[in-house]
Amino acid sequence: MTRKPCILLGVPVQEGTGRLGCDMGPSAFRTAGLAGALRDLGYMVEDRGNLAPGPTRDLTHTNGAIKFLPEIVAWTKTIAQAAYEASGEGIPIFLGGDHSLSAGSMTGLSRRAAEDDHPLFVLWLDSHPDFHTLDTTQSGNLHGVPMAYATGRGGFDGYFPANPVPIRPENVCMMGIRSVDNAERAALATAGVTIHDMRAIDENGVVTLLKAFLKRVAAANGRLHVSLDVDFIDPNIAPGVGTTVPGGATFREAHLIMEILHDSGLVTSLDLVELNPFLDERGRTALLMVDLVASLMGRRVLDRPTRSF
Ligand code: HAR
Ligand code: MN
Ligand code: MN
Ligand code: MN
Repeated sequence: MTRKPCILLGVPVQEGTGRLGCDMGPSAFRTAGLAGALRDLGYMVEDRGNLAPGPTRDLTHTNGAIKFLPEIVAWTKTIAQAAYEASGEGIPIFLGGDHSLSAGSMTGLSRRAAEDDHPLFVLWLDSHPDFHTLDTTQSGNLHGVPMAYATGRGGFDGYFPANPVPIRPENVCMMGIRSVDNAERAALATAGVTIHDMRAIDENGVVTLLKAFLKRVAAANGRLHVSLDVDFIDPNIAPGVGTTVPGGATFREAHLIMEILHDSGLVTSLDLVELNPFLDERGRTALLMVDLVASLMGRRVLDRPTRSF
């Protein structure tokens, strides 16, 4: 069986977050051995280096809190095009960079999936839903908006390039959520997104929740994009992120999710976002993220028959 190559795309965007350092993320993933870990699993790996945003144009918005709108618009266009191209050739892995990059990755991936006649599903692993629109964000940090953008919610016209194929909210499953702003809570109440907050994980465990979602993806013959924000994981083991939120996923919960995802055979693309190497401790967060990717891509402790999901 020939497997698709892994295509690494560095996205050193940091303007979507409130602090500096995420621009070093792609470099830290490379230093932590991501390509080698994938090659050890038998994949062809093509590292396309880092993307660079196109030219910016002057943009203002009625919400004066918004920061770096021209820069994020420029990045989104570049990332969307790269995602569209890479997803026709292999398994794109986006090395962030902050989570604003997902506005671009999901746009390009949904366009590709639609052309290939598959619905796109998204597993969103994050402490935050990132469901603000440009109108509702109060921090103005645009890493807080990509999911609203990708699902086609209002407030972006004339700013971000229109997502030609909005992702159906019903095709989105969020896990690990534990920091939600009021406007996001209100929007999510009726949006149709599946949300498993940390309480749901505590009460049910990750296995039941994840397998229910994967069954839906498989039944729809869907493609699955995984967007992994470092702050999904508990900050005690993943300190290298600007927005630490206590009470996150444990080492085993995070790995188990990755192992089950691998068994499903459904994952077609991946975002690794919000790693801030300046805040990390001797690379431990970058190394943990690489370990998680290895589990997602098939590393296992023992040979055992692949379990059905
Ligand atoms: N909801 C908050 C805001 O909009 C925090 C968003 C933080 N987002 C990330 N990615 N760190 O999930 O400012
Ligand atoms: Mn996020
Ligand atoms: Mn097909
Ligand atoms: Mn987050």
